[in-house]
Amino acid sequence: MSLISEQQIQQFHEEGYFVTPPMWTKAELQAVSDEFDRLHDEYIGSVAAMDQIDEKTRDLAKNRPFIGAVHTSSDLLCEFVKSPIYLEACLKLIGPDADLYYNQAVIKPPLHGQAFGWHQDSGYQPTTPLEYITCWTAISRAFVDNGCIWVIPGSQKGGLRTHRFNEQGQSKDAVPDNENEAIPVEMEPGQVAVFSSLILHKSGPNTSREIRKGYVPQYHVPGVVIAESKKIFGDVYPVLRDGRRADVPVPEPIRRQQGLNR
Ligand SMILES: O=C(O)CCC(=O)C(=O)O
Repeated sequence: MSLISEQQIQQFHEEGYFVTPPMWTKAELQAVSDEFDRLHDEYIGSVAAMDQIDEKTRDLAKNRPFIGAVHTSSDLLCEFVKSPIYLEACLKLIGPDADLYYNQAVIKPPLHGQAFGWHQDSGYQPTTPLEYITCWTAISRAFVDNGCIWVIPGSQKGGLRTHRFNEQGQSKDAVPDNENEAIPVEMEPGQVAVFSSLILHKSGPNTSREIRKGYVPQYHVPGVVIAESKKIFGDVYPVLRDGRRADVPVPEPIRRQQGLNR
């Protein structure tokens, strides 16, 4: 049974994104949500244990954590990352062979969760080939006041923009020329926003009393390299081969850090 319609694929090519209905049961989402809590506690602990840690890093770990490569620190997420909706998005938008390129748990705590500036995912680390897909997944509800993502439909057509570190050095931002066309992508738990790595998007602060949890796996063709150095890059974790789910051993933990280098 197909989970993604022709119309959604068309929307992806025209507007750079589409949003699915909820794809998991309440119990499955609760298990992922609990796993996020465990990973976040562990992450705060590991940052606190680092030598010469500054206040800014401590604050980011608490209030704007991007916990990377979670498929290597959670058996549950290593399985979740090959959910049917992700594999179908890979098949229809990448091709019969696809790898997990990057994945992170992104949490915005109530009242304190910080915003994340306008950017294209490809702007962080241009690759060859350039474009890949991001499957932003709402584990909790995501709405304007708890910091949902915003997109500028059609902005993927403008190619790769210049990205610069923001003043605080916390994100690499681009300047959109049509911010007035931005729309919030409000989602119920279990919905997935599938978007191009070239679409301009951002997320707002969490000013509400409700936590916002997003799981953000990204998929690319196998053998993707950094555009400049030509070095192999990314999680390099096969998810699809010859149009079928790839089953390879769970990788060793590789890294867990703020998501600034993808
Ligand atoms: O979830 C967020 O707040 C922003 C995530 C994002 O834009 C990204 O990881 O590229």
